[in-house]
Amino acid sequence: MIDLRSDTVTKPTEAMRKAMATAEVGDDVLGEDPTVNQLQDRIASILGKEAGLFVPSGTMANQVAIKTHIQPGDEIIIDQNAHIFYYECGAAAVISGGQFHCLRGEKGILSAEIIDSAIRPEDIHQPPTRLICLENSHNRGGGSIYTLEKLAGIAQLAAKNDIRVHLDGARLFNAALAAKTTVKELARQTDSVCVAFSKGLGAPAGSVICGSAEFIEKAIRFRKMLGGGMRQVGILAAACLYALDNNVERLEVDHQNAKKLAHGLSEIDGIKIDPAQVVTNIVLFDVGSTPMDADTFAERLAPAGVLLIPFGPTTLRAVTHLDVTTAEIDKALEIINQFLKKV
Ligand code: TLP
Repeated sequence: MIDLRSDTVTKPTEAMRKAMATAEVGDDVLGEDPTVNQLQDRIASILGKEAGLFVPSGTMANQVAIKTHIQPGDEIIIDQNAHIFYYECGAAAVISGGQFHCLRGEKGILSAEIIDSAIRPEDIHQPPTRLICLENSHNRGGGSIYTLEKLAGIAQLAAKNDIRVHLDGARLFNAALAAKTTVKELARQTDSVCVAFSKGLGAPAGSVICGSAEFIEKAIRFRKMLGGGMRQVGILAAACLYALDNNVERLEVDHQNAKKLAHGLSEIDGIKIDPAQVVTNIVLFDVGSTPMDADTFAERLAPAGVLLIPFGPTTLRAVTHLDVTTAEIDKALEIINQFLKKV
């Protein structure tokens, strides 16, 4: 089975499991897990932030960050397809009392101009704009990325208006690679940033939120409130440290595989995709010219050996990751081609 549903499907390798099994641990709620502390310090330093906080998931990372930034009734500017808005069960409304002000980004990427036009004036009738949430790379945007200039423009605008910037960097290492910059430069443009280890980096679970020491101090309480205070969790942090050592540089392979997949798909009758739009490890394509909608396409293709996720009525998503080889990309293309010929 060639599983292209998500880069979340990767399984820890023997070497990663060994690192987990031999991890030094302690009670992390008491701040005593040496491996968690090492991970938090290391990723904070990689991102150029004062402190980091280990949390179980990307969703909790975003929600703890939002809770730390805003008060109930505050407004959050966000792209309408951002994970925080689209896929997190309305958590920001439930947990933080936040109100979203959704904007339409270009493949999810917002510009300083469009954000500027959405910032509320001082007016007792209107909710105060307190937070801008960005996503890089952008999942529903097809792995699209912010250039450093674009992010810097937004950071400047936010600072001028006393608004905080949170970056959902679940795939920040992919974004930096594609933007030919460093994660530190990208993170510099934000007040808080989170990175996930359970996506392209291949760990079984875990995200880290980074920000100022004061921000993280406050965030620890909200992590506890949400049930994210874990105990001997160095076992998971060890997998994340292993991923930092071994799985960052190889993301380039995933990007090349995504390009290869996109080019191959563009040559198959009935599939619409512009390979030039594929810059990281996410490939979106349209099957509107076939007799199937996206759900039927994914369901009927699966028994042939390729798994995809429907991402819209006629849109499917394929994600490359460390458990899919270049040879398997060729194989997947052949399977899809044969499948469509039969249809
Ligand atoms: N994304 C998952 C699904 O939830 C859609 C996927 O398969 O891509 N931010 C971004 C940008 C994400 O893509 C995801 C997961 C999250 C946050 C949430 O991470 P988890 O699943 O660890 O809560």
